[in-house]
Amino acid sequence: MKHLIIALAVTVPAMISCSSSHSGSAASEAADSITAAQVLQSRLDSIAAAGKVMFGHDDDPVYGHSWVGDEGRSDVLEVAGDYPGIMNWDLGGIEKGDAANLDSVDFARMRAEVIAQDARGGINAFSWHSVNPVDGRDSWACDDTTIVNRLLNDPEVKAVFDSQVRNVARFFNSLTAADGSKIGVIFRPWHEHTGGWFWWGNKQCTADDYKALWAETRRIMDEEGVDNLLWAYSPDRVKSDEEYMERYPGNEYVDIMGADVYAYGAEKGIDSYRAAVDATLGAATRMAKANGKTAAFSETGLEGVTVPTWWTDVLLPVIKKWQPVYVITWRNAHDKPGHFFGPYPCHESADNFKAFYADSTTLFAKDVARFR
Ligand code: BMA
Repeated sequence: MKHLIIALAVTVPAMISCSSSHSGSAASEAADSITAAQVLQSRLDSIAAAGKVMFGHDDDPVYGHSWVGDEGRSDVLEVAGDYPGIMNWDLGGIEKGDAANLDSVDFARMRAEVIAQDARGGINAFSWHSVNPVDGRDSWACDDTTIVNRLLNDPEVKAVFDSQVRNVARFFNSLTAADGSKIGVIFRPWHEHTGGWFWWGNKQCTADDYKALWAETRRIMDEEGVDNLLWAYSPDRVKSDEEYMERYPGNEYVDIMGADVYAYGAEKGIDSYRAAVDATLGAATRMAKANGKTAAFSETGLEGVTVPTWWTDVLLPVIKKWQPVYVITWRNAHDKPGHFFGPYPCHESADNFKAFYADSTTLFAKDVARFR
């Protein structure tokens, strides 16, 4: 047990037990109408109220810096002794019915690991590097600036997009715990749209079309009965709160206001990283507060962790300053030696990561389990 945490009473279970003014059957109807998404939101609220920050890692238990496909492994676990509090998964490829995602993670294994992370008390989040519904090229094919408009207006493309989103919906609907209840998860579609490197970026579509893309995605998910998602909005670097909000789809579509900000250039890049985090995560935090939402540091990291004290000297101060409910670092690729953003055993930052783990602010899976 790393931290002594008194789990706060969460709002939703409190609603379930507030039965004195209801008949038994009305109370159980109220309990039935509480969705997995609402339960997850109340857990996030409790974590945020306690001033804690969940540590997260992409694809954590399915491969690491020097292994792939083993069961029961995780670079974070092997360094710190616990799994991350939150894991990110990428759905890229599921839209075309593939068995594995764009990084060769089998979706059946992904589902099993999501269920395992939920069972140990941790939380799961999803990004989606989708192919485009016009010609099926990947997320990074950016030369066609008509894609978003066409998926909204061209009947043929609209139909392809519709079936792609329904494939995603089916996966979310299949996330159930051993007792048959749905698992609440975070979905972060159309991310980093303030850059121009994805087909849904701000150089590739108008603000109105971007917002309509969110509405259309949500409409289809609702039609499929997906009710276990918290939706996260996650601009890449912005300079102002206005820029952060420029393409915000609206409070009815968003639960979590995120920020994706990476560090570049080892020690020399630290000051500019801090400034970018202050502007972007700062905007997320202010806008979340103003709109009654949850703030998160949805993606960050320094590729290769080339600053040995990165964890306690750079990342910890910014998360203590802004207190996002979670911070997610990107994957430790097994097939690209320099492409890793988390710790792994014997890396020069591993001891420093243990100190980051030991800090009372950071939450790993066993800590998060106590916020039920
Ligand atoms: C990028 C890189 C790619 C990967 C993609 C989707 O940031 O890590 O290698 O394919 O994310 O996970």
